[in-house]
Amino acid sequence: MKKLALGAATVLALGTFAVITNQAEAATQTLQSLAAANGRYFGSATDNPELSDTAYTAILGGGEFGQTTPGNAMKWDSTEPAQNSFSYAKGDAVVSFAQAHDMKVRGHTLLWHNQLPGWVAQLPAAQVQAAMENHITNVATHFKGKVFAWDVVNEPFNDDGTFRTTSPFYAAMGSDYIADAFRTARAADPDAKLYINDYNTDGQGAKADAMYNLVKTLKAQGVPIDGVGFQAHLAIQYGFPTNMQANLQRFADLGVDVAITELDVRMVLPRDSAKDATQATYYTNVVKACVAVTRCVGITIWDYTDKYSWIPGVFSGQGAALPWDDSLARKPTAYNAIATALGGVAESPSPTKSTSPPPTGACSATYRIVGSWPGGFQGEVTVTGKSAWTATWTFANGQTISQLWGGTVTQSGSSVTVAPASWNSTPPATFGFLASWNNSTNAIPAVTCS
Ligand code: G2I
Repeated sequence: MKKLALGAATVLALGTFAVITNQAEAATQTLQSLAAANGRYFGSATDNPELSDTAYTAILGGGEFGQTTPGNAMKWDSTEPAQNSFSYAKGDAVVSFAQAHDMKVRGHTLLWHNQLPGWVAQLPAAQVQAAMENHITNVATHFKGKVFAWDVVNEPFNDDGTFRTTSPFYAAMGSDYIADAFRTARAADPDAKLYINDYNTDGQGAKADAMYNLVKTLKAQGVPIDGVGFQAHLAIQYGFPTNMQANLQRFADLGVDVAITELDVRMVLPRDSAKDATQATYYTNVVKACVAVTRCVGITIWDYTDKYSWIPGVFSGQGAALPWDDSLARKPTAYNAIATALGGVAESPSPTKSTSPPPTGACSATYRIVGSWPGGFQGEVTVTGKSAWTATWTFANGQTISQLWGGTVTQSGSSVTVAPASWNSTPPATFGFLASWNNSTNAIPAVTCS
């Protein structure tokens, strides 16, 4: 794998430094490219409302992610809101975004006790099996060839490792619903990898043991199960799961693939540098555990930005769980933890806790192209060395900034000036932007800061 270094050329000007990165190299390292070099994918969940946020989709489809999972679009309440009346528009929208951006899709989920339309709960027990098989057959047939894997059964266990008997499927069929669901899914889409998926099974413990015993039994019975998903909704205040790598390995040893399917690492707000550093170790440990297990096929974060995380709505006062913040700026700590655990290099200096005041002398700026697509690109500039800065550069190819976060931009013709947002003046300060380009040359400008 090619390791990338910043600063291919350095220009020293009077009182200022301009560090010019090699565009091709800087654009090469993405979480997906690093994961792919390990034979894995790196993905992010997404949801339909977010797909109209262009700053968001620019990053989602900009190369960092080679896989996506629809957070809600393929669930029962979306796909069969009334009995035998199927609706695929939301799922299709996620699939077409993914196809347009070279991302593969995990289907989520055919069977879950949650997000079920009311009519399912009202069915007489004798009709549940037929309704379940009809649902799985229709949904898996519709998305056949469009999803590479399905979470066939989601969250079958309580935290103590007992079956979730309140699920309408368990209530009607007992635990046999699980084998039946897998057989039905296999018949509808013989090529998709079929997973069982749960949370709090990431480390060893009663719930993971229950899942292990279930998968072992299903395999022994010849049930077509191909994989086990570990959601990995982690929280720094609860500690890292026990023996995660060994846990993944024992499942793999049963003859199934394993995947990290919904990773996020929440904290009690407010965020601070110590919590960020702890969170980064969790990201490192999860990625390293997956990379160490041959049959761990990939990692999906449960959306990439705090802006669209499910956590604050469910865990009051908690959040900041993802590698991009709610302004869509990358967090150097979490992002670099993932990148380096995948074998890449840290892309910008991680903030370190320092008791000395920020330097006030010479200032340097690094410009890189995060990703580009026909007509547009995303750029990022990191400023170091000065606590009140202004970055300026001149575009050579008619590039025009449409949106910038982490600062305030003024563009006059080809001249660009960026001043920091109030919270973003302490080095290393990073800002990002979206811009148009002419699709032929997208030269890296020398950024001067003062
Ligand atoms: O709860 C986190 C995840 C746990 N594992 C299974 C995943 O499917 C689950 O995802 C979340 C979605 O990210 C949320 O977006 O599942 C939640 C429901 O349990 C989703 O939240 C729901 C809201 O609760 C609803 O109010 C809302 O109508 O999203 C719905 C669609 O936006």
